[in-house]
Amino acid sequence: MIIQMTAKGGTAPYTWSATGLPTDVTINATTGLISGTPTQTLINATVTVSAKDTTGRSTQSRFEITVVPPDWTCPSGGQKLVNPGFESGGTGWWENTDNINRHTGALARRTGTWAAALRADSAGGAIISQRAQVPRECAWSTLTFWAKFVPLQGVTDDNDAMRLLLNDEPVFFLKGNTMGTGYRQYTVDLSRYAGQTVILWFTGWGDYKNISSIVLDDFALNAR
Ligand SMILES: [Ca+2]
Ligand SMILES: [Ca+2]
Repeated sequence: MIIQMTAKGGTAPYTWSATGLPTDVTINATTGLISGTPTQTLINATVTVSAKDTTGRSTQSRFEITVVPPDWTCPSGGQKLVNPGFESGGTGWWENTDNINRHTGALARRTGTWAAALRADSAGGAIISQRAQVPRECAWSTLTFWAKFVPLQGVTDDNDAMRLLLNDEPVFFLKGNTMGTGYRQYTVDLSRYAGQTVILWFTGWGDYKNISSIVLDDFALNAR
């Protein structure tokens, strides 16, 4: 592990110190270089680095650090969504209209029988959502899902899309005219939400013409 700290202002040179570093990792008091081979597992631990100038004035900076062995699996890891392929219908999901169904034809599921189709138009948009716990002690949490764009009127325009919000924050945007044909898998990194309960909101939206749907299936929120 090598991290070079820098500072500006005050009267150089600076004297560096740090707390919260993993065992066998140190900071060089003169150069601010953090280095060493860590021998301790840490998940989202806080490191505090201080720089003091020649007149005794100091400042601090904090960052989070995760150190795990290459073969790490987290004790509370695994798949965290309920009914991720909709095969129990709407169980575990909230929807604003009849989005989750045994869709057929162009809207048919990727696997099983059920899928969710989000109509992307100007009527306020279709929504499905689920609340999930992202485990605190896992280093990586990844949301994956399969999505297919379906131009219901045969025409694709620039305006139809799907958005993923976590709580109220937009984190992922999928524009229909970039999705090609057929199902493709998409990945969203949720590692920075470790320790949080999040509400995933998938919303379809678009304009009033060339109406389309985005079909979703086979979700997974894997933590490790
Ligand atoms: Ca399914
Ligand atoms: Ca449209």
